[in-house]
Amino acid sequence: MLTCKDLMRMLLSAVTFSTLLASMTATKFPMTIYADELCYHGVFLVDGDVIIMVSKNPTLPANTRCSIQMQAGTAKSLVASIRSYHMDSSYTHSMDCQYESIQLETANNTKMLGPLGYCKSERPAGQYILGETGYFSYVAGPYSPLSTPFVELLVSEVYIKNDNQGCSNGFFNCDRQNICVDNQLTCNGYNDCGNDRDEDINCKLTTGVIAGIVVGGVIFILIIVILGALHYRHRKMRLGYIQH
Ligand SMILES: [Ca+2]
Repeated sequence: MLTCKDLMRMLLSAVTFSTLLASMTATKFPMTIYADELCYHGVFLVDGDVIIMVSKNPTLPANTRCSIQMQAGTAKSLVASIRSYHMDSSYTHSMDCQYESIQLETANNTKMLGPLGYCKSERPAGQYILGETGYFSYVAGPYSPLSTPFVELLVSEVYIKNDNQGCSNGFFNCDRQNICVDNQLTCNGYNDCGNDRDEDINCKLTTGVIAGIVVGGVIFILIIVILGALHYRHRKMRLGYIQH
C-alpha cells in the first residue's frame, strides 16, 4: 500500500519532470522600447528580439528627428519587419514624405524604405536584412503630426548560415535566405523568420507537450485525492472496529 512518503516522492518527481520540460521549451518574448527615449543616446543592443515603437506620447512636436542605432552580437545580423503601421499624415498628405516618414538603414547607408523614407498608407511588407548594425529613424517635418504614428517594428537578432549547411546548435533553420534564429525565439508569437516558420512547425509540438503536462497534472492530483480519501476511510473504519 502507498504511504505518505511514497506520495510525496511521486509529487516531487512530477514537479521536477515538469520543471525540466519547461526549461527545455523556454521561450523568450521581446521587450518593447520607445525610439524617442533612446534618440542619439548611443547603441541599443538587440538580444534575441525587440519591439520598437516611435513614442509613448500621443502627439509629437513638429521638426522631430529621431534615429536609433541597433547592434547585433558578434557575427550576428539584424532583420526587421513592420508588424503594425498607421501614420495619419499618409492620409492627409500623400504627395511625398516631407511631413512625416520612417526609415530603416544599414551601416553602409542603404535606405531600405526608399530614398525619401516611407509614408504611404499601407504597411511596408517584407523583412529587411540590416546586417550587424542597423538604424531606425522617424522624422516629422515643419507641421506637427496629427498623432504619433503607430509603428510596431520587430527587430530580431539572427545568424546567417553558409549555403548547404545546417544551423548551429541552439538555432532554428528558417528555410529562408539562410537565416537561423535562436531556438528561444520559436513559438513566442513573433514572426522572427519572416516566413512564420518559427511560429508554425514546432509550436504544435510545444502546445501538445504543455497540454500533456496539464492533463497529466490534473490526473495526478485526482489520484492523490482519491488515495487520500480511501486511506482516511480505511483508517476511520479500523478505529471504529477497535473501539467496538
Ligand atoms: Ca518567433
